[in-house]
Amino acid sequence: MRTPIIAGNWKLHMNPEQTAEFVAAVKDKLPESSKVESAICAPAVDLDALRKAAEGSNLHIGAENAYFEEEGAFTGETSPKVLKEMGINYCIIGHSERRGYFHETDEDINKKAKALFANGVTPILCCGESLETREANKQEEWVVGQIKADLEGLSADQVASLVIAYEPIWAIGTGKTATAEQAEEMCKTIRETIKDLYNEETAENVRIQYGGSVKPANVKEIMAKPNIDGGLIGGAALEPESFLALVNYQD
Ligand code: G2H
Repeated sequence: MRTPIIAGNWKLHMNPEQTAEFVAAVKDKLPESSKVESAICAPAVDLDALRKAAEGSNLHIGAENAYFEEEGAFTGETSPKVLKEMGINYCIIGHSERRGYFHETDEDINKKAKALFANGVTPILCCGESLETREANKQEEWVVGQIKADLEGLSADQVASLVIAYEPIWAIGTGKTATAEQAEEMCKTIRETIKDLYNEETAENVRIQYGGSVKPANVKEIMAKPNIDGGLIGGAALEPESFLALVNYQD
C-alpha cells in the first residue's frame, strides 16, 4: 500500500518569519504520517526556519531545488549533501518552471536525482507537457520520454522510493485543472512506463502525484483515482487553513 503524500510547493513565496508562523498554525492538526504524509517544499532561505518550526511534528520538509555537485565553485547553488545534513526529506527536481525559466535539461535532472539519492534525500521528480504538446495529442510520448531520460541509470530500489509529480504545464497556476480522468490517465501511463523499465514491484511502490491548480475543492476527486498517490500544490498551500484542508482530505 502506498502512503499518500500531499506536498506544498511554496515557489518564491514566504520568509523565515512567515514560515515559522505557518508551521505553528498547522503543526498540531496534521494527519498521522502513516495515513497521509504532509510536506512543505520551501525556498532554500526558509529551510532552517522550517526545520526548526516543524521539529517533533508530522510535517516533512523539502527543498525546491538542489545542484548535482556537493561542493565547489558553483556560486548560488544548493548542496544535496547539506540538505541531508539539515535533515531535509525531499527535494523537488525538474519542475517546469526550472525547465523553462532556468533551462534545466533532462540530463541535469538525471544528475540531480543521482546526487540526491547518493545523499539520502528523496527526489520529487516533476514531468508534464505544454498546452501545445497536448493539443497535438503528443502528451504521452512527451512525458514517457521525460521519465526515461530523467531516471536513466537509477536502480529499481531508488525508483521505488521516488515521488513523481505529473504537472501538465497548462494547468499550473492558471486555475485550469486537468480533469481527474486526464490526471489519472497520465499517472497510469507513468506507472506502466516504470513497470516496463523496471518491474511490477517497483511500479506498485513508486508514488505519483498530480500537480496543477489542486485546491480543497478538487483534492478529494483527484485523490480518489487509483494511480494518483498525492498532490504537489502551489497557490493553495500558502495559507494554513487551505493546506490543512488539503492534507486532511480524507476527513
Ligand atoms: C504546480 C503547482 C505546484 P499550482 O506548479 O507545483 O502549482 O498548484 O499553483 O498550480
